[in-house]
Amino acid sequence: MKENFDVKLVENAKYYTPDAEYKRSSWIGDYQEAYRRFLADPDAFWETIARELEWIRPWDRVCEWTYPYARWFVNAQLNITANCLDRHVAGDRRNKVALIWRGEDGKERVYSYQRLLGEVSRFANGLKKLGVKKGDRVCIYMPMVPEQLIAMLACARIGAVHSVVFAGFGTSALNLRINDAEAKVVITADISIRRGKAIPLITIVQEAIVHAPSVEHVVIYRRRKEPPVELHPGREHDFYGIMEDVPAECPCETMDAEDPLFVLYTSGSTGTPKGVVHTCGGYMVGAYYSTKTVFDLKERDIYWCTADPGWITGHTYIVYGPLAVGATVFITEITPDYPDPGSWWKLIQEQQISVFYTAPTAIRTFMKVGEDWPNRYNLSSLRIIGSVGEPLNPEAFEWYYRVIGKSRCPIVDTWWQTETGMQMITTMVGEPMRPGFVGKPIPGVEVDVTDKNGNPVPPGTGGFLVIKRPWPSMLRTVYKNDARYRQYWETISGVYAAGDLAVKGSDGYIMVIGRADDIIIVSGHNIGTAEVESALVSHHAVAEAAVIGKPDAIKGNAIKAFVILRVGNTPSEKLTQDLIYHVRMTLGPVAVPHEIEFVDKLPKTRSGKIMRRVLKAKELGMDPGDISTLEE
Ligand code: 6R9
Repeated sequence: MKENFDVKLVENAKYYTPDAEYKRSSWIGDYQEAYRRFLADPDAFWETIARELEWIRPWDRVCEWTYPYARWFVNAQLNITANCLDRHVAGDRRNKVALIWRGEDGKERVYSYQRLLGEVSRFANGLKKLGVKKGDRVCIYMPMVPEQLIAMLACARIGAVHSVVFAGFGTSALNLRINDAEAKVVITADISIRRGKAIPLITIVQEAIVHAPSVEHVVIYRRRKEPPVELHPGREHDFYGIMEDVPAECPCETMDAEDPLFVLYTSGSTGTPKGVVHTCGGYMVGAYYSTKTVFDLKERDIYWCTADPGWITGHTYIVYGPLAVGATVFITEITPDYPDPGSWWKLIQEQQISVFYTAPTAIRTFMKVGEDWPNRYNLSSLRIIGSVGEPLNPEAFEWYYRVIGKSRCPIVDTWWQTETGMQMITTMVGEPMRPGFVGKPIPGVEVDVTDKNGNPVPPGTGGFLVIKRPWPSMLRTVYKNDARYRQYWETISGVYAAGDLAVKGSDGYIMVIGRADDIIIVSGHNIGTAEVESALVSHHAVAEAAVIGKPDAIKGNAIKAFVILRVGNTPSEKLTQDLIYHVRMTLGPVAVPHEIEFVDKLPKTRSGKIMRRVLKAKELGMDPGDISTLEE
């Protein structure tokens, strides 16, 4: 992280206060009071929440903290799917709609809790038939279809550890993730459908597993009927084929609270992506509690989170959180611009969505096309609207609040990370909202803004965002790389360093400014500079590459690459296009550079590290700061 960080906040004390009814009827009640209750006895606070869920065996202790390792709900046993499915089927929600899916062609599929439990159980039995056992890793590389959620829940039911890879990633990114996790099975689909086009996922998988010795089976959800993709006997299996001739019921595997539930890869500032490991008990409690209170979900809500389950937002706020709460979840493959920029507003009107959760990049895209589009639709079903993934700038806040929320719906801008597993900072429903600021820590979480030694900085001064005590859904380790886990707690001694820069206002509200390390957030997706650089360098014409994030009005950041060519190659438009294509093929469309500049030299430290901040400062016409370590 940076050595010094100097930002002064000019306070604009502008607040929006939602109608008092929001607070009166909210699950959290009075925020201040709930927060005081948490501080008075953190274990008792979390225990009360955990008791709302079903456990096979209760815990002996709520939290055991041996810095920097935490165990939560010690010795408790559970299965998260018993809480997401069976609990509701046994109770009053047997016929309640759990999931509604809408395809681009207008097709709709609806699952009650009972039906979803049935599908998950049969698919879980199918996986067992393939030899999948508790602790085995299963890679899920699927489009946004109900089968994606069914696959995740089926893994959780039998104790297999899922590793979901976003279907926007390409061959080498997928290969790396399969190999790191040593996945035994890959679950995929023949195609994903985006903007009227079919994208062949299966060919990407087939290429990605050529050098993946751990993979024994590939399960394919075959969407295309004419002609259906052929299956290689013994190795490739049909998604619904493995559900035939299996028992209709699948008992839940008994999981220790600290058994891993899933691995999810997130970009690291250096080296390969990190396999963030979440465990069963604490993650379940965090997902359940935050979904219930931050979105203030009520029985009648119809909830839509526009993320993909390939990201943590989808894991926690499409799958585990809302289902643990017993909500009705809407998902779709429809993109916000297809067939026209009104597609999402039309869906809100048709589905009567009441709680909507999206990303600033989407909001900024909508701002660009104008308010005529949302104004054509009736959005009065909306009750609460949320944002996640990157800073929601005040202009975007105002637009979202006025045009979508009709100056009536509270906005929950939520700060959190793959590593935190659940939302950590927001403005709880009913509290005054402050544009540009995420808000305050949710009850159960303690955060601060500090200097590099962990000393709190005065209000209005920039610093590092830190978390001061363990929380149930915190990552437990980085898969096969515990040293990288320790870094989170050792960078700033005694606290969890999130890697973000922030400022605290004099009212305690927190403004998140951006990353302190070499991660670029493009359209809300976390892209590691290291991965893009190594993709570029894997091209035969490239000797060296450095990439930076450049502010972009829509995407938040766009990737700019500086490239040194190998001798014998000359810059050309053709080569630029070749490199873009190469990155697209290796890493996938999410990581494609927006701009490539050919250079002869890159600024480096004496120890040979590329100084991206110098490139960035130059690019943006800013002061590069301390360059004493720069060679030459
Ligand atoms: C959930 C998710 C984490 C990084 C995080 C921060 C940025 C997320 C934000 C936000 C400002 C918000 N971030 N939410 N920045 N305001 N409300 O996005 O996880 O993909 O791991 O990204 O995203 O920089 O450190 P992940």
